[in-house]
Amino acid sequence: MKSLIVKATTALLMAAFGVGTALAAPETLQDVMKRRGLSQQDLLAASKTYTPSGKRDEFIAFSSGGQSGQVIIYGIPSMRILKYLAVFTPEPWQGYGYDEESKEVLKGGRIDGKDITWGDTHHPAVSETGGQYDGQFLFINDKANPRIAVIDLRDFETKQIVVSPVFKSEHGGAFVTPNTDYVFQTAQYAAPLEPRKFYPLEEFNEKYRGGITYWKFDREAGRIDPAKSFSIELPPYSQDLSDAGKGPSDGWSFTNSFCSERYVGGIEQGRPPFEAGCSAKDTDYLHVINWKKAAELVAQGKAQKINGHDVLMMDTAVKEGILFLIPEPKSPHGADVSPDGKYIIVSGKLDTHVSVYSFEKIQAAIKAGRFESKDPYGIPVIGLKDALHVQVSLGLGPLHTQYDSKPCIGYTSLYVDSQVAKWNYCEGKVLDKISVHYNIGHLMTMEGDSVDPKGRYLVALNKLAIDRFNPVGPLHPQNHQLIDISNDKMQLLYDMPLPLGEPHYAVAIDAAKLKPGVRYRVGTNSRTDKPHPGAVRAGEEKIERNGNKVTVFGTAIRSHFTPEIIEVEVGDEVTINMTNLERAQDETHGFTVSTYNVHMSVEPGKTASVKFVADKEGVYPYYCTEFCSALHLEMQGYLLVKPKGWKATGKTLAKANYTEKDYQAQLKKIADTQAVIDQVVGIITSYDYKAFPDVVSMVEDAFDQAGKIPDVKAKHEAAAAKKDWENACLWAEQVWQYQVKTADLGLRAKTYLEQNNARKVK
Ligand code: CUK
Ligand code: CUA
Repeated sequence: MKSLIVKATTALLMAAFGVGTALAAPETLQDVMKRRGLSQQDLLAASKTYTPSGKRDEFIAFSSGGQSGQVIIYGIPSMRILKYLAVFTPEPWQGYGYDEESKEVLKGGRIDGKDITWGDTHHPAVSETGGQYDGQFLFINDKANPRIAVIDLRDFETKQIVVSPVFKSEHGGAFVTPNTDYVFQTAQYAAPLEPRKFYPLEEFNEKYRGGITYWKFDREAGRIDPAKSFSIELPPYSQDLSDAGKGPSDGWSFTNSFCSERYVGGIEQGRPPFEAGCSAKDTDYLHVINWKKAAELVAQGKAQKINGHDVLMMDTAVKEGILFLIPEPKSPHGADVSPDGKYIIVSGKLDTHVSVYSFEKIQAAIKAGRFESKDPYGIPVIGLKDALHVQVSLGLGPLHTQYDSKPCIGYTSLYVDSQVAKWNYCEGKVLDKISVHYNIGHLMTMEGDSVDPKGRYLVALNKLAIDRFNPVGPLHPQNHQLIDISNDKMQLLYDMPLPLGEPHYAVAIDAAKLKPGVRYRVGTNSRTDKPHPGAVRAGEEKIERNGNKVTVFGTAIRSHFTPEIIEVEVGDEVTINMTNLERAQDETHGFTVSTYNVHMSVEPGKTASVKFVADKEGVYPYYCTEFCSALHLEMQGYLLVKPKGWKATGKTLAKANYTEKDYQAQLKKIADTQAVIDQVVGIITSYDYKAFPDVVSMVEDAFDQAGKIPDVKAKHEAAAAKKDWENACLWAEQVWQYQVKTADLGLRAKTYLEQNNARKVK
C-alpha cells in the first residue's frame, strides 16, 4: 500500500518536472566523497560517530551550560543534543520558573531574600558509589552566586538549590567524595565570611577569607542536608578547583589556588591590575585537607557558627593537623586525583609543567612532621620536593587532566598551545599530542574522574569557535570536539557547536547506568517527589472557592482538560492544578492561560500548578502547549474573569442543528472504527506482546481510553431516547474520540511488535 503511494507520487513528480525516462542512478560512496570533498580519514571519522536512526549512544554527557545557568545533555559518540536541563535559570519549555512547584526550587536559591534567576554553571558531578559513577544524581555549581543544585537522574529534574552561607563566589565545585557523603565547593574570590559585612580592602589579609564547604548529601532523601554541612575557613588565596581523594587517599581532598600573593588591584587608582599582582610569585599553594577528620571535629562541637553554619576555623584546623599546603608552580589550575588515588595532578597555567604529587610522600612528610615553613596563617607547608612524584613539561598553558582506562595514562588540555597531550604520569613521559580547535579549557574522558575510567572517547571543550562554523553574529557558539582515544594516536572525529552558554566542565557516563522513569505515580509533585495536594483522579475534578481564592483541581488527558470553563471574579487569586492522567510514554500536556505569564509542562502522572491574581476582567483562553494528539488544538478552555457583581444573562449557549440522520451516521462511524480496533487487537494478541513492557504499557493505556466508552455511550443513548439529537450526536462523537485514541495506541503497539520481531503465538 505504502509503496504504491510512493510509486504514484514519484511518477507524479517526474511528470511535473518533465523528467523523461532515465532515472538518475543513485550516488555511490565514491561519488559522495568526490562531491563533498571527503577523504578516507573523514569517512573513517564519520563511521565512528554516525548513529543510524533508531540507534542510541554509548555514553551520555552532562555539560555545564556556563552563563546559561543550565546543564546540556548530549550523546557520545553521536554528539546529538538530548536536552537542556533547567537548573538555575527559568526555562519556559519545562515550565521551570512558571509553575509553582519549580518556583519553590528556585526559591531555595534566593540570596538575601531576592530571586537570583541566572547562574554561571561550571562543574557537574555525577554521584558515586565506591568511586564509580552510579547514575543516580547530578550536582552542579553556580560560580556567580555561590550555590549548588541537586538533580535527580530518575527524572532529570532539578530538586534542590542550596546557597553557601559564607561565600560570595564559588568556583571549585561541585565535587563528590567516593560515596557521595559530601558534595564540596570552594570559594574563589576572598571576602568576609559574615554575610553583609563590610571591611575595607586594607584589612584584606586579616578579614577576607577563602574556604571550602562540605555539603552533606542525604542519599535516602535525595537532598543536601544544610544542617549537617560544614565549612573550613581558609586563607584569602583564591581557592580554585578541587578533587576528592580515592582509594588510599579517600578521606582527603585537594584544592589548588592562585593569587596567594593576596594582591589587591586598583588599576583606576594607578595600581598594577589584579592580573599582574596575582601572578607575580613563582608558586601558589595546593591545599591538602583531611575532610573525614574535619567532619569528626565538627561533630565534636569544635566548629564556630557563622550565619548559622558550622565553620571550622583555620587555627583549629592547624592545631588538629587536618590542613596543609604544598607549593605549586605559577598560577595553577586543575587538581585531578588519579583513578588509583595515588597521585594528584596540578597544572601550572603560566608554566609548561604539570606537577604530579604523590599522596604517599605527602603522608610521609605529614607523619614525620617534615615541613619547610608555615604560611602567614600558621598552616604547615610541605616542601615541593618532599611531595613531588614527577614534574613534566607538556606544553603551554596546561589546565585540566583526565584519565584513561589504561593505567598511568592521562590527558591534559593545553590552553595556549590549543592541544591535548597524552602522557604517562607514572613515568613522566609525553606519548602523543593532537591539535584541537582554539583554546581548549577542560577536557573529558568517559567516566574520566571515577576510579574506573572507560577510555574510548575524549571531548575537548574549546573556548573559541572563531572560523569553525557558519557565522551567526559576533557571539559564536562553543566548540566541543570529539576525539577517539582507543588507539595509540589520538584521532579527531567531530566538531559540535554548542549553542548555549560557555560550558566549562562536562562528565560522561555509560548510558546503560541511567534508568530514568517514563511516568510518575499519578498525582506526584515532581519537585518534591511527594503526592501533590492538588491532585485528583478522573471524575473528581472540581473548582473550590474560599473567599477570593479560587482553586481548580483539574485533569488532562488526550484531548481535553477538565474543567473546560473556569469562571472567576476580577481580583480573585486563582490556582490551577493539573494532573496528567496519561500512562503512555511521552504523552506530555502543557498548560497556559493567555497573558497571565504562567506555564506548566505536565508529564504522565505529574501534578503541577500555576497561580496568579486574575487582576483584569476579560476572556482568556487556555490551551495545551504540547502537540499531544490529532485533536491537540481542540485541547482548550476559557478562563472568564467577570466584573465584580456580574449577573448571569439568563441566555443559553447557541445551538447547532443536529438530526436523527446525523446520529445514525455517528453510530455507523463508531461501528466501523470498532471493527478496525478489533482487528488490531487480534494482531497484537497474536504476538507474545507481554514480553515487551513498552507494548504492555501502550495496551494498558489503550484500555484506559476504551474504558471511558461505556459511560459516554450511556449518555448518547439516553439523549437519543429523548430525541435530543445534539447531545446524542456530540456524546457519540466523544465515543469515537476515545476509539480513535485507542486505535492510535493499538497501531503504535502493532508497529512496535513488527519492528522488534516479536514472536507469534497464534
Ligand atoms: S574552570 Cu573553566 S576552563 Cu571553571 Cu573548571 Cu578551567
Ligand atoms: Cu495535550 Cu496538546
